[in-house]
Amino acid sequence: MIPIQEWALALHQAARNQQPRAQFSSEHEYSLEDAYKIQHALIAERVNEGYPVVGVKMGFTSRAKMEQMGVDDMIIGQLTEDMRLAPTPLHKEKCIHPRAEPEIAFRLAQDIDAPMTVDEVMGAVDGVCAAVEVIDSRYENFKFSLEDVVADNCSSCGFALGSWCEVPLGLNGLDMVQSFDGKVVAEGNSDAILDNPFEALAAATRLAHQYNIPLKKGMIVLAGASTAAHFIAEVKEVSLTVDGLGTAAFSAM
Ligand code: OOG
Ligand code: MG
Repeated sequence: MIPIQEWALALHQAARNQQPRAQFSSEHEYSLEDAYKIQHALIAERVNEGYPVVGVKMGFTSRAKMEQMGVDDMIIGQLTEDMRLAPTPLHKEKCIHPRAEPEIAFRLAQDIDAPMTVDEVMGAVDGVCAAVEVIDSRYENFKFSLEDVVADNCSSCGFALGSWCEVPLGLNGLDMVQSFDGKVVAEGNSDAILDNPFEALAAATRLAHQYNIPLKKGMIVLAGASTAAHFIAEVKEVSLTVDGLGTAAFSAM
């Protein structure tokens, strides 16, 4: 048995005090099921602070991300209201070693309580937009096992959304260009996200169902990054433009 509550509190404190900690897996072996229990306990701390869950994020839906972080399976984490950026700036002194990555976000048009196919999810969203995710692992050197990163709510720290667009019939072949202070740092394509970002949404319905994460009407789903993430310690303006979906941007201070 591992101390679920104690580890959840340790991760919560690490985030609130900007003190990275050793990864749990270097001393203990634990299951993915337990990792999701830790994530739920960690999210309960956020909710207790007054920040409701506003959506979910998929992780490792692209080869670029799996290779960068050395893991080989998809994961799901939860977004809380305190993570929302733009117009709120990112306060970097509240982060450990933040990175930004280019994503696409969906807005759910209905509650979803069972796994859905790609065809089904396309009818279950009423908005799509460009999104930047800020990740900030609570582990030293941004190093973790699959279980560690799930326990740490999939490194999530912040998210900035562009304006919601009508849901197009397809999301293939869209160029995604991320810039820091006006300079291009990452160029990707929506095809890198499971060959089709709607596949990430379908995967979210499966993982949410498997690990008891509610998906409610109006919630946001981040599909996962199309390129590797880049450190933003020295950056003031982050922006991402996705072909046909517009721009998401936030300031960092
Ligand atoms: C884990 C989060 C992965 C994504 O978009 O693939 C993720 C990490 O890389 O620290 O958010
Ligand atoms: Mg991400």
